Amino acid sequence: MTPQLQTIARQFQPQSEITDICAWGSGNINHTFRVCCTDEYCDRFILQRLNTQVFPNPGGIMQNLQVLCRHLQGKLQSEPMSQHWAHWQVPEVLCVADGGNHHIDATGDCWRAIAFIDGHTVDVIKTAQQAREVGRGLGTFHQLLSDLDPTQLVDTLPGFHITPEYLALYDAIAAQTEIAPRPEIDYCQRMVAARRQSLAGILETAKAEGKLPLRVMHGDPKVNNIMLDTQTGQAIALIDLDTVKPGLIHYDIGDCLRSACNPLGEETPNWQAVQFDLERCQSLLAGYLAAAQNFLLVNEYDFLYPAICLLPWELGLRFFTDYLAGNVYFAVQDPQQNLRRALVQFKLLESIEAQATEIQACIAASH
Ligand code: GN1
Ligand code: MG
Repeated sequence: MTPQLQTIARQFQPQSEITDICAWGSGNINHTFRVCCTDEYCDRFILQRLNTQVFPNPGGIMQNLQVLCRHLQGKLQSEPMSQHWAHWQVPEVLCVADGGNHHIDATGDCWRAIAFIDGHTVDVIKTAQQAREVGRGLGTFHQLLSDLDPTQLVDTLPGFHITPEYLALYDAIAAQTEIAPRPEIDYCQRMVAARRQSLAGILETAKAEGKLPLRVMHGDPKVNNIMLDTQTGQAIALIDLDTVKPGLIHYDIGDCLRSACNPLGEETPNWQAVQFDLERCQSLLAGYLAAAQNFLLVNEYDFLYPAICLLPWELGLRFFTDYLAGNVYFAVQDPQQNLRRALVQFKLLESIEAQATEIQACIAASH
């Protein structure tokens, strides 16, 4: 716990003593810490330094967070006994002394704090019950927000989960980059080229044609952003809410599945062995649709399978582009990491495609 961090943490909890600060979680974008203090009502909180390169409008992010929390709290109070959200938790924003919702430190970095939610997350799903709860958690989140007008939220990350824009960026970077031929690079290039026509625009075209409605999306519902109750294993919250914005919930569903149904995890070096796990997919979709069937429109079911294919392709494309660009977006431990991550996603997509019939049967069986 450095004196600088302690000074920053104190801005959000000036009345009490800060007793511990440790690095927390495994995000690729923001820096996250858990702070312990002596306050009677709030003895732990999450402190984050926002990556303002990625999120240039931290004020907009905090405003969104507050709109979201107010809406969620209103729903929980008006229908507290709903079976899906009986134990749901809302991550509250902690203010600084002047009432503001973030703090700019002496070096210009932007910090914010959020109440700690007592629970746990998993990086890799181990049981069918976990898969079901992860799905139910995302479905509950979407259901709770299904009556929040998405235009109440600022688009804090323009282009985020707009696949054709990632493809345009890839084309621009690839055109300027000398790439030494290697089998892994060649495989990524072929995975992009072979699916760019059929996949890249599939959700955005449906949105433009009015087949899919604009809703509130989480943006990053990978499995370790779904908080589970430590005793019961029930989903109790979605965390990492910076990417919540108007969009298509299909990006969320595809993202959640590509993360939850990859038993080797997105960081495995053993990319050739990556497989999409059908049992996890079945349990997750059953959990998701149990909550989401209350609001999902008929058309929205038709785009579930395309979304399950699209998201690993999109993330593979994003990782590969960042590798070619010199690792400027996703934090890396070594220069090859983003290439390995891309290979994992592309391999996952091949496994999804090989099980298309079974996955479509899971979707049909869940509603
Ligand atoms: C980034 O930082 P983190 O891990 O929450 C990224 C997601 C990716 C994810 C892959 C704002 O999320 O879109 O799916 O890495 N977030 C942003 O691990 O780009
Ligand atoms: Mg995130």
